[in-house]
Amino acid sequence: MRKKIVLITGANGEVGHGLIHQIAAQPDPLPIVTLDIKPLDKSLYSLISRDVSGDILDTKLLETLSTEYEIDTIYHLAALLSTASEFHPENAHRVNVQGTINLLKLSVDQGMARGAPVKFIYASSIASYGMPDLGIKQAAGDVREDDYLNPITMYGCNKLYCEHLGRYYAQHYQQLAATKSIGVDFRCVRFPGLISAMTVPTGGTSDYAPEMLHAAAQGKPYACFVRADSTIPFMAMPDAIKVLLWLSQAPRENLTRYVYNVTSFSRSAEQLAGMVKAAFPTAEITFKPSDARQRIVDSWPQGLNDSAARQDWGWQPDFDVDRAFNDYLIPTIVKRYQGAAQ
Ligand code: AKB
Repeated sequence: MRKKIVLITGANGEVGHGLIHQIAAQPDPLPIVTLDIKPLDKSLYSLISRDVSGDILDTKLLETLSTEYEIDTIYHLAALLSTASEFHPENAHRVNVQGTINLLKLSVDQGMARGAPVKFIYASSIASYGMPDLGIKQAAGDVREDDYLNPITMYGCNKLYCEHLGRYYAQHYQQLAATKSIGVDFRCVRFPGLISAMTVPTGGTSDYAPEMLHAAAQGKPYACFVRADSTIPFMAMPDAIKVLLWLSQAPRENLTRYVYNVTSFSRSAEQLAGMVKAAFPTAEITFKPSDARQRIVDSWPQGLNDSAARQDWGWQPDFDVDRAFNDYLIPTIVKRYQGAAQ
């Protein structure tokens, strides 16, 4: 009999690390197999069953995993983020789209073999949106899942398309088999910018928020790459992990959509800088917008309407902006860089 597992792609990223900790802490967790282009941080080895260093574009590798394991749930986190994708759009398309199709196909094959659908948890993004201009962005406020879906970045196009692919795979194979017992149980969240006290992300466009905080904590000056008034939604990392676990644990019959918005707080870059300075009074934060990255942030909504997630699976963040800074980000980050600032 094959070992039943949870597969996490992109496990070596900041969301992956937190997710591994939380899954391992659940009562009676399934063994975790991680898949990432880079070897997993060794500190996490005791929490997982196996780390596979490899590419989601390597179909032979995926077939081998499919032969060796019964995959119960896939958390698909691997992606090239928005700024990085603009430098290599075709490569981003391969990783973000072909990689996702490969995993959806793997899920369908697994579903057929085990007679039960694989739960496929897909991390999408506010990048799926494209606000036509700043006036409309401000007037629109908190946007719903089905509005303003004209992304301007390759990453955003990839995320939006993969949301549709997930819906297609979920519906198509269900119809073919005329049964709900196979196919893919596709569930997707659109994340806002994430802020972690432990890691600084690379290649994203919402990165200015974690970057200014981590710079201040280390006593380094920071030039923010967007205007002071730039406003998008954010979430503290522990809430992002909670989102993934709650969505995966929600009873299927409660879910009325494939794609859900989730959010915690919207603040301008200037407001975030103010909170950082309140915690680190000597922090030097200036604003030097980059045209390309500003254009991306301006195309993302100011806020998300996440009432569907709240209604269907009880989503609500533990961390509003004050709790995020006062109870999580500042104390954790201070401990992390102890002695570096001031
Ligand atoms: C990025 O900035 O690319 C990501 C995202 C908002 O999806 N953090």
